[in-house]
Amino acid sequence: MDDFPLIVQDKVVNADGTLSEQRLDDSVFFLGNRILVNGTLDPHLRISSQRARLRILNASNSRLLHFGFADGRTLGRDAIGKGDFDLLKIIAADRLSASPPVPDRLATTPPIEVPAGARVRRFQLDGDDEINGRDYAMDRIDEVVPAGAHEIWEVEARDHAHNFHIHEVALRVIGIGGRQPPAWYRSQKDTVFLPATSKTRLAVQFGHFTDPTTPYMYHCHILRHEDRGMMGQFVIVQPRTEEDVVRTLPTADTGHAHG
Ligand SMILES: [Cu+2]
Repeated sequence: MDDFPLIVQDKVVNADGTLSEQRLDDSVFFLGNRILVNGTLDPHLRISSQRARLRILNASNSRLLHFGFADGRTLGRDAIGKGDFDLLKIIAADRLSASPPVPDRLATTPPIEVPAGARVRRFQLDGDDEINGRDYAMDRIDEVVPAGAHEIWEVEARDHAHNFHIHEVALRVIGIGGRQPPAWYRSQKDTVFLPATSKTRLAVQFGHFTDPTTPYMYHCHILRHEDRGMMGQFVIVQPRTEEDVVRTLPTADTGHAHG
């Protein structure tokens, strides 16, 4: 069966076809005027099997993408909306090889159990640079987490939509704006979209490796926002040693590699 990665990005493309790094407007986001798939303008894809798997990565700076087909056919189980951009022309071969059926269940990763009375941490994302009223500081530990904890992180996008990412952990969405997330949104996540003016509740499972002086990061994954300081950091420590942690790091270059 055909299996293609599709890396989709909007870019600012000049009239002569060169790339520009200038912003088109003064929005808090960074939006392009053209969309590239796997680095290609006006791409096409030749399909040779009856079913094809497309592994789609939205690698845009900040543009939201709702994928669908021009003829309205469904995309897996989750057909979404209609876009303004033609992304990719798909050309089927005259003869298509047979493909196995789509399985009923794609994954069996167990849910993250959050015990009654689990710690709830709250994060407010303001503007395009602050979490809980502060810009990122490389020498500041914002949160201290006991090893192996399962917690609820409630993340509020106060004015704009954001894209929240936590290093090291496994996480799942357990609530959006006071409601249960739709089925397709309940799988294990790496990065979570936060609709504007909403609170999203996450079940977060932390690992067991402890180091009170080497933090992990959590941040908005819109590049411009994280670069402006919409980022914080936490350490994982032996349970019951949380109070011993020195919240200020001695030097500014000990931060966990960022990505
Ligand atoms: Cu953001």
